[in-house]
Amino acid sequence: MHRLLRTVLLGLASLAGLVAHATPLINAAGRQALALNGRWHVIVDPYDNGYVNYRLQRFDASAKPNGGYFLDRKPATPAELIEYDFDTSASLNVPGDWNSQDDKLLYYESTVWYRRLFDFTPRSADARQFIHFGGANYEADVYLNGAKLGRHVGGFTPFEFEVTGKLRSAGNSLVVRVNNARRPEAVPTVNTDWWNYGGLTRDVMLLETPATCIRDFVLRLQPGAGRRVRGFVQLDGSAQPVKVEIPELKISVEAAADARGRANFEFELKGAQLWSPEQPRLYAVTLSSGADRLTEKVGFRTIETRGSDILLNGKPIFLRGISLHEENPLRGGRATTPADARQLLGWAQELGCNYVRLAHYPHNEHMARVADEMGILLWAEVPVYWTIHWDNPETYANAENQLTELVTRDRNRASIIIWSMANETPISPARTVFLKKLVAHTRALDPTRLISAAMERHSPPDDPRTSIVEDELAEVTDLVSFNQYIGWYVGMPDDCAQAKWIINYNKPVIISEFGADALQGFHGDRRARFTEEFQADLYRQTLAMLEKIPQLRGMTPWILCDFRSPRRHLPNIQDGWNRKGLIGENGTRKLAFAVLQEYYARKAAEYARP
Ligand code: GCB
Repeated sequence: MHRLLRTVLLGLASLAGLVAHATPLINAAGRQALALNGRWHVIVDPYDNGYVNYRLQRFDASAKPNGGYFLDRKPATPAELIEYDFDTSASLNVPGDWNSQDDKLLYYESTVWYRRLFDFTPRSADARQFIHFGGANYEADVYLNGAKLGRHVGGFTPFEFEVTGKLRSAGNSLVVRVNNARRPEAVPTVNTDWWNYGGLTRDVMLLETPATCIRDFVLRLQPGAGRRVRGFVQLDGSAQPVKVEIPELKISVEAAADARGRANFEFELKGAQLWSPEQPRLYAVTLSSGADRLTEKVGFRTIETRGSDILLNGKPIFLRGISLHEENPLRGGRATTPADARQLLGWAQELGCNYVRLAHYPHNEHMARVADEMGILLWAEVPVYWTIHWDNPETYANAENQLTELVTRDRNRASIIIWSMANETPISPARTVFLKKLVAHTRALDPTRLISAAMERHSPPDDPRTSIVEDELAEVTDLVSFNQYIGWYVGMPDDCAQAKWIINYNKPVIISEFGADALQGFHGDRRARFTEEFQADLYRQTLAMLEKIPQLRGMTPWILCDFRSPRRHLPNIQDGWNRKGLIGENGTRKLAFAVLQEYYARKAAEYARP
């Protein structure tokens, strides 16, 4: 887009105070000019006193706000009345949720104001700057030096604002109002089974680029197209030539950008090793255009289905998986760093996994980058969970936007093979229309990955032993995935032996969840709920039952680690934790860990045979 037009449009958008930049810069960490992580001063503001006046009018809706904490003011004279002061207020770590940093905020669901001061010297007169947020749960209003930059809705995806020409050399005040109130029409809605961690939960960075910069790119193999890589580089600024190089493969190709700044690429990946869990080979890919240059590590592989098989690089694979929340059970709170990702994915590998389900919302960007390095396949999903408002067009727009932000951020990650639309949504015409629309949208954004959703099973009223999976949505997804809790929410583990399955789809079947609560260290009879023996027995019996499904090609039992949930009240057992982890809150493996580990060792051997 022409620079002037873009500036005008962005200007209008920020006047409206509504939107962040449409597509955040790809690989933000690769461009970081200044880390804005660390201690931020905070004001806990349950009544939104810094946001609205006593008539509930927003301060930032007025051209000349006469109040609002985002002004970050100090009294000019002792006579002036100002009833807040960031400098002497408490502080919290960014990235980080507030709940796990201060006991008083454990259940807090409202507004916290964050403020960070910084100095900045641009690297050249025509350089551009952007403030990039990895994520803020759930909505964020962002202000620089007292003026509103914009607003972002959705707790788990990145957003960014251009601040070129708005920075001072010293004493910039960046203020963010983060509000994590649950709302019925939001995505997710008010009811979930995970902790509603609020705050600036992900990295905050000031990015700097030349006047024309690389905003986005996609480079990937197309199933069925041999070793041909296809993709594009999207510039932001003026149209100029773009070069893609992979020095290790002696690849160097150039293309002109069209009037919209898009340069299309197609080249042969000669002599390359494909990426797989066994050999997670990544290549340094350098993109350059004018003064801008960006290096990324990219793996190349294909993923497709044929009948009930999943083919990775053309070969059948069994997805030996586990589900994961973005939580560090040892430290408490959200997992935020590459080290957190390595710990969680390392535990999954110890279990024998080649695959992980990142439940139930987009995880931070480190997760897929570390999975790329470690060789772990991923299922990534958006928080379209349980009973959201299927008929509300704004709810749909919100879900679609979160999905777009996730797919755009991560579509160069070889590890991600599945985009998941939803979890356990009750079948109705409105829900199916909503989800089919999301499927079509996702296919348009990324036609090279598999699409799924965690669906459900049901039993005919007169035949509780039979489980049927029948959902119109499965006609448009690549996989038939569903959660099932026979032996925990339905009957007892011994019921698995008699279970019959009716799944009339010639597609790969993935069990997206099964499991049972067990308190680590609590032992007893295998029929006693919450004992490690019960959970281990449920795993043994469930695995034997699932083996009878002929199209079974993978699973992600629920879940790797115990995680916090406000729905879990049983004293001395749950105490605010969902206990379905194979690893307890102190890192100790439960008995079921070894059961699944043994099964995965067998599955790996079975699929390794020629
Ligand atoms: C489910 C949900 C998951 C819950 C789990 C449970 O079906 O998808 O979010 O945590 O069951 O433990 O009940």
